[in-house]
Amino acid sequence: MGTVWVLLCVALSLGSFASAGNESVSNGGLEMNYYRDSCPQAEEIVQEQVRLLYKQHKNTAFSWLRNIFHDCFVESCDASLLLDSTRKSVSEKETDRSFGLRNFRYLDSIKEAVERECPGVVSCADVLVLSARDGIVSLGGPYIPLKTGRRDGRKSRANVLEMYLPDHNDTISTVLTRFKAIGIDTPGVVALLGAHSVGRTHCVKLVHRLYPEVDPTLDAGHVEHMMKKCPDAIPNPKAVQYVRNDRGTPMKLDNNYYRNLMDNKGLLIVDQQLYADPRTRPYVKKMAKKQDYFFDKFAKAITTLSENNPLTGTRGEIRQQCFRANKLHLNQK
Ligand code: HEM
Ligand SMILES: *[C@@H]1O[C@H](CO)[C@@H](O)[C@H](O)[C@H]1NC(C)=O
Ligand SMILES: CC(=O)N[C@H]1CO[C@H](CO)[C@@H](O)[C@@H]1O
Repeated sequence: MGTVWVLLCVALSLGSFASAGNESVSNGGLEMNYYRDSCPQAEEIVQEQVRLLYKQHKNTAFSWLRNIFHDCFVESCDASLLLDSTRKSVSEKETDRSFGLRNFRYLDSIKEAVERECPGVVSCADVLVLSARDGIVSLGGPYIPLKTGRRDGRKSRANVLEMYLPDHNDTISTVLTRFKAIGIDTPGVVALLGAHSVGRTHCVKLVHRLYPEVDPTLDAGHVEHMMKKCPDAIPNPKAVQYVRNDRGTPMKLDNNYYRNLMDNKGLLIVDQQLYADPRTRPYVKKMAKKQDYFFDKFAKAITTLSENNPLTGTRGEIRQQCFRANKLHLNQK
């Protein structure tokens, strides 16, 4: 009787393991606190590292926020963004759309801290997503619970990147269509672009609004400021010349971005269009008025972005170092 009971229990628990595996595949494979058994400290370690880095270099948080867009929006949240170029392929980081991305070596140090605790368990894709979540909090934004369980891709997606990431001067229609393709609606797009309430834009992306003629839709006082920061029609490539995205509260993720847009102080063409276009204008007004409404839509859109087509199950790998794929003999597949 005792033996039968034990056997039954073993059979039941094997059964539940098997079905848990299948279930997690059918729901996309991501879940809350995926590392609860395999690396219970993972999320805390990332959070601690993000906080420490933020104390030393505030702009690391801008990078974690921008990374989630540049990685997840290009086909999959698979940390392909973090791969360096190899003899055979160009990295995503070296494309024109990635201009200005920075702080990758600090992301490597977050991964190293996680590896010291649990070698080979936590993916770079999850480190990227969790660092974005914690970076958003450092910047004064909302805490957004996000699922984990992503695995890492082995290939750069540089060759398809421009099909996904809009350019600074693309039309609002292009922008809305591309976000809709991954399930982010119009208020979601308006909220996500609120990320441009922190950080900077280099003059190369702005001079076409100043020279040879000034874009007449820009606020005159803002033009003066932009011209002081970007005095040359062709910026000196050696000088680091840029304008802060939000002069009012440059270090805070807040709704001041939307007030800037209403004052014709949007830096990029895509920013300015959010207020000019009748499809997005009502949301700009509402977010300018209500920070809570902005945060709510922002949190939902970040969640959708973070769940875009992850590699789960046996697809991909757990990269040892974020800047390169594992050596072949270490591949799971
Ligand atoms: C239509 C979509 C978007 C376009 C065309 C765009 C374009 C740009 C450009 C040109 C810059 C300036 C880079 C530089 O000169 O250094 C920038 C900065 C930035 N973007 Fe976007 N972006 C878009 C959407 C987003 C989204 C969805 C996020 C995050 C959720 C984001 C986060 C950021 C951040 C945080 C910065 C400042 C980075 C820093 O200071 O290091 N952007 N973006
Ligand atoms: C957008 O700007 C880039 C330079 O950053 C330029 O090459 C391109 O022609 C511009 N596109 C449009 C539609 O103005
Ligand atoms: C239908 C299906 O995918 N079944 C799989 C469920 O999970 C077990 C173990 O994880 C696999 O062996 C089955 O093939």
